[in-house]
Amino acid sequence: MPVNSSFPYPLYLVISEKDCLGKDFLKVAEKSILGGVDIIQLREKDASTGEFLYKALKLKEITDKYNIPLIINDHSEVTVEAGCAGIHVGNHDAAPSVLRSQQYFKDKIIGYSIEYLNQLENENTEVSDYLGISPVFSTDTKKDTITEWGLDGLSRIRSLTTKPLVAIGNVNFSNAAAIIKAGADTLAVVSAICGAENPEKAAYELKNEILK
Ligand code: TZP
Ligand code: MG
Repeated sequence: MPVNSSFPYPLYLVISEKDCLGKDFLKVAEKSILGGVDIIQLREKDASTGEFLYKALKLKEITDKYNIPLIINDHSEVTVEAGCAGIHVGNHDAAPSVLRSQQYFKDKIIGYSIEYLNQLENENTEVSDYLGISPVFSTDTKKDTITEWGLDGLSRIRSLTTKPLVAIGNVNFSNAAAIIKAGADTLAVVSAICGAENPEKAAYELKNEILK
């Protein structure tokens, strides 16, 4: 697949300490970058703002070393305080249009999860840099989801927008090619890398599958 020049990050790791199942999440992140991950999102659902900021600063030392963008899930204060490359928000979080109007986010990456088709018509979609197809397949990693888009839903969204599409939800080596064929520009994974015995190898194999 050719890399999308407006979002040149075909393999996206979404990481939390918990999803690394006892492994050091900073080591998992570094190994995944060595294997070919292009962009990382820190998604800490249970952390206080202080803990989240601490983890973000630690992770940013690694992403900066490899010149990889670090995206923060939901927390705009953490994004700003840690000087991160962008933020990912869902339907119930700070609105992309509001974030975009803030000085810090003028030239930062804003990702927006699509859970309903009518979100494609609102200005939040317009101002976002990429859309999360969330989830493309149901997953144990996130249970509070609305629409399982499937390959047909992804294709439908592909036909309705030119925005870069990031597929997330049970994405793995065996369904990667089909998800790309259905229109995704980027594959985002949690367990396929965080839960792998060898995160570097898992990232390497996924990346090869995406780029082939
Ligand atoms: N948003 C939609 S599904 C999901 C998120 C954060 C979790 C994806 O996890 P996994 O383990 O790659 O299925
Ligand atoms: Mg959210």
